[in-house]
Amino acid sequence: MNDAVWKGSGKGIRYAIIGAGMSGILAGIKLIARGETNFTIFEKGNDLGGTWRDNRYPGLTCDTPAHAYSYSFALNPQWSAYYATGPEIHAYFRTVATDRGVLPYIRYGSEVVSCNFDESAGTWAIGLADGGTCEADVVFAASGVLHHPNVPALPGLDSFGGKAFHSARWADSAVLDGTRVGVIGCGSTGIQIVNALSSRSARVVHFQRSPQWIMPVPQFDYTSEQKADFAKDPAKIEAIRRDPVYWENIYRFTDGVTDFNSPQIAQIEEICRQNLENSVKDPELREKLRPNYRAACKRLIYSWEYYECVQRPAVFVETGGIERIEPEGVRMKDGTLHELDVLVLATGFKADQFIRPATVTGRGGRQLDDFWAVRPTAHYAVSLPGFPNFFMLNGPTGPVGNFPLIDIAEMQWEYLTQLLAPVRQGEARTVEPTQDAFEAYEARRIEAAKRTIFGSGCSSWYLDKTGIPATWPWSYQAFVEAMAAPRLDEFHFAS
Ligand code: NA7
Repeated sequence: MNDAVWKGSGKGIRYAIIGAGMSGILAGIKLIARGETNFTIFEKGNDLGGTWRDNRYPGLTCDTPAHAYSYSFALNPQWSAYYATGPEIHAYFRTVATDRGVLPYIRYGSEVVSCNFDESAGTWAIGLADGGTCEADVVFAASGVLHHPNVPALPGLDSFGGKAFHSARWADSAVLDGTRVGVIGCGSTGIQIVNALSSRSARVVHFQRSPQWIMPVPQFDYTSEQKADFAKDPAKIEAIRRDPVYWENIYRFTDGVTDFNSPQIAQIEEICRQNLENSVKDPELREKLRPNYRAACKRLIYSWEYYECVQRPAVFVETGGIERIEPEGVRMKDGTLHELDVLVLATGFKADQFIRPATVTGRGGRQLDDFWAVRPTAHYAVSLPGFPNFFMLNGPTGPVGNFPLIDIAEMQWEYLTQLLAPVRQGEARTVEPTQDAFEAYEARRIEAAKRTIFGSGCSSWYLDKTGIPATWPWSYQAFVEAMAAPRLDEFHFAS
């Protein structure tokens, strides 16, 4: 049943990779590099790039420096600036996937709707939305975290006379220059959109439910001489990737977040507070923009320009509650009507979905949806008891923060390579963590998560539905060490 949909060739283990974003492309590159070409990447869209394909909003920038947000084995001397734009990053992934021979293995328009484990065969049956099916020995779910838009149930939304859309479903036909644009939401997305429109649109109303702490960061373009230097001497790129000041910031953040009373968090808070005090002149606006929760509780906004942009004459920060959407615009609870031509819902994502709504049925009929009834989780963020040979890249309980998820995926890949060695060598057919090992991990994780800054009393996409952070609660270094080698005694190998 493989023939119709399978792209892979050759003999050996059949790998199904779900998603052609950053992690799925990584998996493809790594398999090809070691001569394993019996794999298919199932991609529901018609292009690769994951979040960098879906998000096309004006101002889209990665909040991790470009040279750090690159595969370690595919450095890019051509990055135009310290922080790169979305289109540039999307193009980078396309180039790397093309150069490394991944494209022939991607099956586009192929939404995986089911993965069923066949216990007697020890294989996975993959079902696609178009009715296609195939069999695989190992599944890598690289389906991303932030890809199901959260569209709020705002009364009257359908009645809006202009264009209204979610930030990840950008309407290219929307006219932004010289028009009146409303932006709901103050996460990284809403802030970047407001920055971009502040000098283009006639009026930008930023509907702010919770203000954000803003971490000031530098931004600058690379000159053509610098790019030529990078191309000649990759050590110069490595020097940026390993820049001690950059890593000091990452460690300050990742060590600090593990304890909301840490001195590092106090330091981060002070930098952000000073940024607010020094950058926003109007006392009324300054107070509107002052958060009432701890810095880094929500994902920190890294921006070199937000405070400048928000003070431009076109921008108005609306802190009142939204009553409803009307054909002319947004009606506030106090009766004010903001007349608008375009309404952008920068309202985030359903971050607890991961591979769902696909159904995943493991050993003994275990349903992933049931297993994740309280919260999505996984043993060390990659594997699940009862789901043999089913692994996640950038899955639940992985590290989160302003550092490159590419590094996280690369570490997870090396860990999985070691874990799967007995399967590749034919010594075992399947591997999965034991229930006991998973439960012990999860109990420790939850206890630690409650002490992290993410659980210090704010709303964010980091929290599960019980209010506990669904994140890696230990330091970055602890993750590096955990991924250095799987504890094989925590796994069950079956032949
Ligand atoms: P986020 O960070 O989840 O932000 C969503 C924003 O939308 C946030 O300010 C929310 O306010 C706001 N929101 C959500 N629903 C509503 C309603 N109903 N009314 C008003 N405001 C609302 O998503 P982003 O897309 O900005 O960023 C996601 C990640 O992408 C980011 O962390 C980076 O990793 C890249 P709230 O704070 O809940 O009061």
